[in-house]
Amino acid sequence: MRARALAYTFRHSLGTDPTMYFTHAMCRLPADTVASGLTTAAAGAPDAQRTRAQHQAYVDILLGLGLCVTTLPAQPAFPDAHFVEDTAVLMPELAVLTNPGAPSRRGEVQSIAPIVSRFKHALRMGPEAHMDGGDVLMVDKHFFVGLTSRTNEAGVREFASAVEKFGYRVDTVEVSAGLHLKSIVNYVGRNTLILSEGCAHLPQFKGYQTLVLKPEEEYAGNTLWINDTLITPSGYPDTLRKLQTLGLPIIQTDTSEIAKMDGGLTCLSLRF
Ligand code: CIR
Repeated sequence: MRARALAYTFRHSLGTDPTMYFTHAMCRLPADTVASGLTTAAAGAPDAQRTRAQHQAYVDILLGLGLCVTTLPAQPAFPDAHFVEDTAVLMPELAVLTNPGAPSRRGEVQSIAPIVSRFKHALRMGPEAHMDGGDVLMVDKHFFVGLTSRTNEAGVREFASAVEKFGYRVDTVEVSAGLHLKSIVNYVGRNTLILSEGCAHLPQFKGYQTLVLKPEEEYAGNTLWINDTLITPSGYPDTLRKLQTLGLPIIQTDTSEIAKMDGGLTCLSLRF
């Protein structure tokens, strides 16, 4: 009871909608087969052991922030399965289980569905609708959804019809560079988005303050905001300076192995 009261006080002291206050995260251990996943990066094959070490450091950060973390076993048959973010979108009222855009990743949903359903009423998408959670950026009651090679119009339509009845607004963003919307745009608290130069002037993001990434540091745009702490990949000094202007605590962590498979910080967990 006392813990719940403290959580209530904390989330309201953040000045954010309770939609954006997280108490839980779900992660999945990277498999030995991690190097067989999908990638567009030309940085060489990731090492499974180093990937697991970076993943563990990430889980430790979430635990250190007070989140209750459910860690699922590795799925060797699905080498991208530790990028759990792509399989579902969670909000206080429900979860939408996605139908990932890449055929090799669709089977990941089957194993995460019963776990997600333990926490939330979960809806499934139809076969023609495709969506990766990496394309879905939630800012309070507003979703920005990237149209990409992984998320199609039918996916957005199904998602919108599931969430609009709970008062969420859904806007689409055409993404021409990068894998997912959240590869290039993320919410970092204080009514601020961190985004690529290409997204800086999009009308959808009017009304937000912006931190515009240098092109050579675009990867660090995948900074994760959790309850007013920022988790950002190490090795991006200009982005770090920009984030510091927000005055929030910042944790840097090494994601070099994760990046070799086009992964970043948001994709390693489902937060709710
Ligand atoms: C893929 O191409 O699907 C994975 N190798 C990387 C997915 C990263 N997901 C994310 O950023 N949400």
